[in-house]
Amino acid sequence: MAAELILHHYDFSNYSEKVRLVLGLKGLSWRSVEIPPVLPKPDYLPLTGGYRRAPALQIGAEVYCDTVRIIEELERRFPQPSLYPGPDVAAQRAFIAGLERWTDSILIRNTINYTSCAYADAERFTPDFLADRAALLGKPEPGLAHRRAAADKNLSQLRPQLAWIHDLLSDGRPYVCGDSMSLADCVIYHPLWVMDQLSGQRLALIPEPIRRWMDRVAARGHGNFRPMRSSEALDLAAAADPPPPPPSEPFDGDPALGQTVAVTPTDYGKANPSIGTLVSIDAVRMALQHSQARTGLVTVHFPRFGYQLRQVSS
Ligand SMILES: N[C@@H](CCC(=O)N[C@@H](CS)C(=O)NCC(=O)O)C(=O)O
Repeated sequence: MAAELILHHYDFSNYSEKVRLVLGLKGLSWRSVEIPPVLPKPDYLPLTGGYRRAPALQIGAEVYCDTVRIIEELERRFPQPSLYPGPDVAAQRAFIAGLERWTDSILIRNTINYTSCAYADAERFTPDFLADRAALLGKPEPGLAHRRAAADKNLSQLRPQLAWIHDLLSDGRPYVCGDSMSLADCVIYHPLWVMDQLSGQRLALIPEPIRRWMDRVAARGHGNFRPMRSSEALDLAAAADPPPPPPSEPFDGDPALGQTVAVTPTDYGKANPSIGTLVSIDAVRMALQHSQARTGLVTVHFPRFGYQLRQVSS
């Protein structure tokens, strides 16, 4: 029997929402392990080898980290319906990869910074959560005066981006690429969706026809999922053997296979690298293996984009 898809995630995580939408678009069945949004994450870090960010997709003794790597793997294993409905699939892939670089960096930064400053008294922003995020980003918690200025600054950057999305949808198309939902919808949706989640309200800042399109995307759902306890996911990893790692095509300067390495995000979360033995590397992806009492041997996959790889002493 094929191993189940197990998504480790939490409800208001926008990157998790990106993957949940992909699972929905593909109509997949999956298991849901709810992880804490703040450290410590005692049943999560043993799987990822130390990486803290959400989400991760577990399949037996394999763990895929970062939405780019997770979505690539879902498309490889479950090609139909495709995230790139075409007709020119190669051009669509390139277009969506570009879109994703914008929405995963600038757009998401502006939507989260704006919401957390303008709606700082919303329920989500508990003292524990704010302290965790200040440590994650390596920045002090903002005071009231700073919050007002930061809300204005981020709103001034957000408005033109909302205008781009508005213009893109203003010809009445149902989805970003036309009649079929594609990965483009998922990558633009999640940074807007998180504003409602964090503020606890349907923000009027998001105008029509963007709202209508968001409702249409949301109606596609998240596929079929059932909850799973985190301890069960660890047991399943321990009971499985990871398959042989993907073939390698290393570049000059890359650590050699078999060396102990640390994989660290280049943007935030740098204090929590994933550590293990390098088992696969090429221009686009890399994988390491680690073994811990609660998981046995696990392969952890990352994209190269957005992560730094360095050799560490074992
Ligand atoms: N580039 C990563 C970013 C993941 C990310 O930043 N996730 C947020 C949640 S939406 C996170 O992990 N925040 C800190 C935490 O939950 O510990 C990806 O695409 O998966």
